[in-house]
Amino acid sequence: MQTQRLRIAIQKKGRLSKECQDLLKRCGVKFNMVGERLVVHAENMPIDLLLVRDDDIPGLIMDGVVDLGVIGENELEEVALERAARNEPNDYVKLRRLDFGGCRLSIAINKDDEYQGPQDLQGKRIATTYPQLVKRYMDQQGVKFSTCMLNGSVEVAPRAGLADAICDLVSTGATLEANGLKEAEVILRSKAVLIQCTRALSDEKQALINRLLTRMQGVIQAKE
Ligand code: PRT
Ligand code: ZN
Repeated sequence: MQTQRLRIAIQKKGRLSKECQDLLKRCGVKFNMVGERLVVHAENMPIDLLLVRDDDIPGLIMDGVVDLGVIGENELEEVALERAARNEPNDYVKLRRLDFGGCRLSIAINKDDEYQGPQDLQGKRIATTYPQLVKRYMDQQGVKFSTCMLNGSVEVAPRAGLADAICDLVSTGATLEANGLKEAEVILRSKAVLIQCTRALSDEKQALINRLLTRMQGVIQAKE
C-alpha cells in the first residue's frame, strides 16, 4: 500500500530510539512524541514515523509496508536469514551505516574454560536469541553444535545449566563479567543502519529520501 507520505519505522522504546529521534530532528524533521501513538506525523515534511518493536522493522521493510527503517545490523541480518530459510521476501537496500547502536555479537563461555578456537565449541549447546547468525558462523567454521533459543536472560543460561555457552550482544563486557563468562569469538560487529525497501517509490518520495541522506551526511560528519 503506497501512501503519499514517506513512512519511516523506528524503535519505539529501547537502545536505538533516542539517538534515532535525535538524528531525525537534526536532519530538520519536526515532530512531537506524545503518548503511546503508533504513528507520529512530522509537522514540516510529508513524513510519518512508525513506532514499533525493533524486531518488526526488518519485516516491515522486506514486505514493503514501510519505506525506510532504522535497525541494528544484528537484528536485520538475523531476520534476513530467517526469511530466506522460509523463502519469504528478504531484500532491502542499506542506505547508510549510522554512528550509534554499536555492539558485537559474540560467543562467550565460562571464564575458567580453556579456549583455543572454534573447534573447542564442537558438540556444545549455545544459548542465543540469534540462532541463524550462530548457525551461519558455526557452519563456516565446520563445527557441529546445538542451540537453546532464549529471548531474554541469555547470559544466565550456562549458570542455570541450560547451555554450555552463549551467543549474545556485548558492548562494555560488564554483563559477561557479572555472569562469570568471557568472550571467545566475535561473530558480527554491528551498528544501527538506515535501510530502504526495494519497491520503487514515487519521484517525490525518492527526492525526499535523497534530501534526508544529504542532511544526514552533514549531521554525522559534523559530529566526527
Ligand atoms: O523492545 P524492543 O524489541 O524494541 O527492544 P529490544 O529489547 O529487543 O532491543 P534493545 O533496545 O535492547 O536493543 C536494540 C539494539 O541496540 C540491538 O538490537 C543492538 O543493535 C543495539 N545494542 C547496542 C545493544 C547493545 N548495544 C547491548 N549492549 N543491544 C543490547 N545490548 C545488551 C546485551 O543483549 C546484553 O544484555 O546489553 C547487554 C550487554 O551490555 P554490556 O555493556 O554489559 O556488554
Ligand atoms: Zn527487540
